[in-house]
Amino acid sequence: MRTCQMLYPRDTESRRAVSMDGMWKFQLDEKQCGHEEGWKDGLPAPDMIPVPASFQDFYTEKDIREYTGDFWYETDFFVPGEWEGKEVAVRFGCATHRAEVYVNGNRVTVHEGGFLPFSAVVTDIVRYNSYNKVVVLVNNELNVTSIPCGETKVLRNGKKMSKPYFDFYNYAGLQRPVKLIAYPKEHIEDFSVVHAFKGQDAIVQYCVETTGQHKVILDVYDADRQKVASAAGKEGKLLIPRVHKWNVGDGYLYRFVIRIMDGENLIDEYFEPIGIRTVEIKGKDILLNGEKIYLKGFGKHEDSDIVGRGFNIGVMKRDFECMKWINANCFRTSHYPYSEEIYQMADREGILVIDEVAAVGLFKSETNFAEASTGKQTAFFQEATIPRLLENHLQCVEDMICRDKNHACVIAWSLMNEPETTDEAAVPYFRKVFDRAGELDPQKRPRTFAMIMNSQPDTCKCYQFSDFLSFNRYYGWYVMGGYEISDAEEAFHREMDAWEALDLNKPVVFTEYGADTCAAEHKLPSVMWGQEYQIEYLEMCHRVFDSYDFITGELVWNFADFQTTEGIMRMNGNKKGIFTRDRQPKEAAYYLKERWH
Ligand code: BDP
Repeated sequence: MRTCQMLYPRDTESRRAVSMDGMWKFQLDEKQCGHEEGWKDGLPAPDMIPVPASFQDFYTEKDIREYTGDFWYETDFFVPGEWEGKEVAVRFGCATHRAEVYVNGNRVTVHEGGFLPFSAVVTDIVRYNSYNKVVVLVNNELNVTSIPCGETKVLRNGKKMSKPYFDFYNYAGLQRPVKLIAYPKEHIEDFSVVHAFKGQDAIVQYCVETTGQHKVILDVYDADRQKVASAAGKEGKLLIPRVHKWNVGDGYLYRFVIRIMDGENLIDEYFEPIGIRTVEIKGKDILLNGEKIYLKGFGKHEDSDIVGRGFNIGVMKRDFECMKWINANCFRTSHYPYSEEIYQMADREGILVIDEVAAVGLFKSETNFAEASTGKQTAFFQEATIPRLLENHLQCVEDMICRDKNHACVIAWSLMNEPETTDEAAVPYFRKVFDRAGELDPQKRPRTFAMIMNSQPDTCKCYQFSDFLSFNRYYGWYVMGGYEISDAEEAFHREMDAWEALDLNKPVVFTEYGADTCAAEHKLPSVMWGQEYQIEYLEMCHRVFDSYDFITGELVWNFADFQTTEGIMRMNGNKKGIFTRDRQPKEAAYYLKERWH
């Protein structure tokens, strides 16, 4: 019954979705006694914190900010009497990284993976027309069998801390909206659409899954609310005459309305705004609606002041305004699937998304960004823990594709970020992940993974799995930075020449390139970390990109400065943003705006 939880909660004639966001009770389980002392029935000494948000940055005590282990949330919610006879669930946008949910003291669900939704069905557990209690045990420990990968270290004073194998702060908690939902027992579980064009018309192949046998009907309305197509049956084809195609900067959405009918009576209704477009790879090109596109934009993070990785509707709006201002047309959801609301916005704005699963840190190193160019090998895929990791990874791929498959904005799946690819042991792992993604996506979008610097033409054993290659490259930053930049440019060319010589006949997208830049530093002539150097660095990369016809995209690392673990390589976070963490432009933003015009 997993699929139903993936449909975004909506109010319709037959469904209700009530926000549970607000101040929740919150308590760290420092002594690991929550289970024993029955916290599932109510927290003994809670603080109050906002949901959705990461818990870390509210607090002034370092022991709380760095807290690693179990922590608990609690709130009360009212279930209307009219809902009796329906299915009732509490749906979490995410719980990072794993959760156990208790309602009125009963354990109703457990979930692993911190960046995808799940729900706890509570139909037979709640009291109707009265208040009920939900308690959630969340755990933020990193390990090597779940994604993202990392370690949990125990300090000599007994406290635990997170040691990520990735370069972003290990924010955690109930970071996305929580909703109380009610829907009919016989309901729409899932649906999918696949688009094709014939002359000026669109042909949309659809498939609806329901839990019963009653008749399904589907109506499509245009943006002026005129009905433009109808069909009956769980599977079929819709013809949309003179279709308005979804495109970059033109996020035209039709409303698909699905109903289950018992004669004249409505059993269930669900709707979704859907953009109609095609995506395919042809030789060295990525085609949108049959036309070549060049990707311009960023790798991003869900990251902002105070709420951390918490979904923030204001920050989302500002991010899209900045992306439009700078003439970007694409971003990658590095390094995990983002909040559902962000894909809805990308659909409306006509911005392309490379949707990435949280498989980051598949390279045993706390500073892989620094070690990637050293040729270091960690035999990651030879570990005994790999089968368990693969299981979790596949589950997350399944959930991500199930959740996001109908979004027009999603043009590709990124199935890993910077895994270790230099070892034959990686090959069967990759094959399973790529095959599964291919089977699951009804639209058969391109699949890729972001390749670390030491995944070179002569060392990488896995690039053949990608439909287009995605390179993360830091020539001129981690290697040959500053006055050595002319050597960096040559080395960059040498690598690209070697890829060209392989004659893969596939597109290449740069999914990362960037230079740390302090918003307050200026220096003439340029110096690394200064504003001028970021521009020189970008100009050098662009000279390289512009000299190869197989390069079909440039996504700068990063859209904005973001929080990481502290250390000598990071000054209160990663400063490769083109915008600051509060979303103001650095000098390079004006240069990119020109180039991307
Ligand atoms: C790459 C990672 C990314 C880092 C970036 C960097 O994919 O998460 O933040 O480099 O070093 O290794 O800035």
